[in-house]
Amino acid sequence: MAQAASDGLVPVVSDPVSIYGQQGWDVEKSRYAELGRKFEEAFGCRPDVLARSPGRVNLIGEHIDYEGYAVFPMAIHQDTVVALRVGGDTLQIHNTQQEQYPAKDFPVDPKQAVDVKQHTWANYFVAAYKGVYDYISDKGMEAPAPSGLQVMIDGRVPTGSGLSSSSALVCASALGVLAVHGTCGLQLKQADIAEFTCRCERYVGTESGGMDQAISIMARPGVAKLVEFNPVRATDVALPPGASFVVANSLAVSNKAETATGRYNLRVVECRLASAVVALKLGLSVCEAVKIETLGQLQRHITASTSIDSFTTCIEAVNEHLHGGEYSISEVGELVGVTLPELFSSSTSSLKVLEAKQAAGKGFKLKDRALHVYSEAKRVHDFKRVCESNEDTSSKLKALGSLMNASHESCRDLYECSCPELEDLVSAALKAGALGSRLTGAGWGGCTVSLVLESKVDAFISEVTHLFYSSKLEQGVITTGQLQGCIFATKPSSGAAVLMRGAER
Ligand code: NG1
Repeated sequence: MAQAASDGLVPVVSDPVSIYGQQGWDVEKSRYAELGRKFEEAFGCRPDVLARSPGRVNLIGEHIDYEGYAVFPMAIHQDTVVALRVGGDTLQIHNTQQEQYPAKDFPVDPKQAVDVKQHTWANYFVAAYKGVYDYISDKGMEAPAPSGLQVMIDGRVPTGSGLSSSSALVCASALGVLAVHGTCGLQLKQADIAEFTCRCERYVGTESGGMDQAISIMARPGVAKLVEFNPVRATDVALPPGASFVVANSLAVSNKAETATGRYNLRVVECRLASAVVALKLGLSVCEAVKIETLGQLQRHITASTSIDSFTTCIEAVNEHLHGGEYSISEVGELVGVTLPELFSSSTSSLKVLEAKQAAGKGFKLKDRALHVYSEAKRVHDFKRVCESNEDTSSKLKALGSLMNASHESCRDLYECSCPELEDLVSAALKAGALGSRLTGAGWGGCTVSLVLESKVDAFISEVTHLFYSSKLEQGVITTGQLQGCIFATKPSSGAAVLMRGAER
């Protein structure tokens, strides 16, 4: 490997085996060849560089990254590969699956706005492109003159499934743009890339946390990571031997960007309102309280301690200061002491959430959301503690499974981000012998992740197929050929990399 991830730099490789392993590359090779062929067909020549970034599965720690709390993801082997070359006068964004994702052209101006009203798959590339120029300017470096780019994208992370296909696309695109211009002599710091690609995704209209980009960039094969924020950093955590994680798709598609106002961004708003109301009840002035944007920031006002016990103190404060059920817009406005449009004046996506709530005459749930966040943040620390403990393997696996189950219940009951299909799938997984099973990613559809003994994976997959997928096969919702992409065991895989010219041959 020319440049190793252990240096904290994005690996730049000429031999893809160092990314995929020999066995993995034997499978991927034909896909890369096809990508190169399609590139040549579209643009008349071979690409100059390629960049790849994987999807991820989050083992525990849902909807807490944007509140500033640590999460526990690992990269999966499915990834997005972007092939690029400087050429033409526009950004020509093509996809190997052109029927589903038709080619788009954009101007080269990095200041262009991303058209969130006309959501298209290629917006993610533009978001990454803009982010690269922001990053270069923030670093005080000289930006390459904007020029036309010819781009062919091949994505293998299932979309709308909670495995973060969006971040795989954004991260691979950002690395590709940096690489094709030879930025920083390709000494690309993983932590920098993880930070700015998180901001990129906000151009597409989601108030994204930083988990997906961090793990997509910083993953290492064989280990899950505890990812912490502000600043973003990732620590290896070894999973107990004999533990296998099985990802299964509920087949309910949840497109985060399109549904953000009523789901993802709404939760971000509810958490901010909960933080402000508790802060005021604790005696902070209006001026101080409105500056608290996350439950993570609020924690420092509730307790000086950062031990695991401090989460219990936060939960007590939430129980004391917030009431259950909904807060109307006027009730929160009165409590906070400023109108909500004023409070959110700098965030277009939050203003949209307010407008939608106003139009529907509905309010916000603050107590349940805050209880989920603090209890989930505690579970992440408990999960890491169990992995690192000296307990025997079987007790560890049992404890990890219980934490995953508790996480799912909290997502379902307090954060309300599950759906009937996910519930059926989690029940099927537990019936089929999973030690723990939960929705993964943003929810409202997408995938579950189940902890299963390695020795029982095959039996588990066939039992879940019988309990959950057989009716879908009969109804023609999926074909037998699609089944193995719907349920699979996964091991922690490699993070993002730049592949030099010729790697696709
Ligand atoms: P998905 O929808 O699975 O990619 C989203 C966010 C994460 C995190 C999870 C919930 C983006 C790109 N990803 O993941 O940051 O908040 O939801 O834990 O917005």
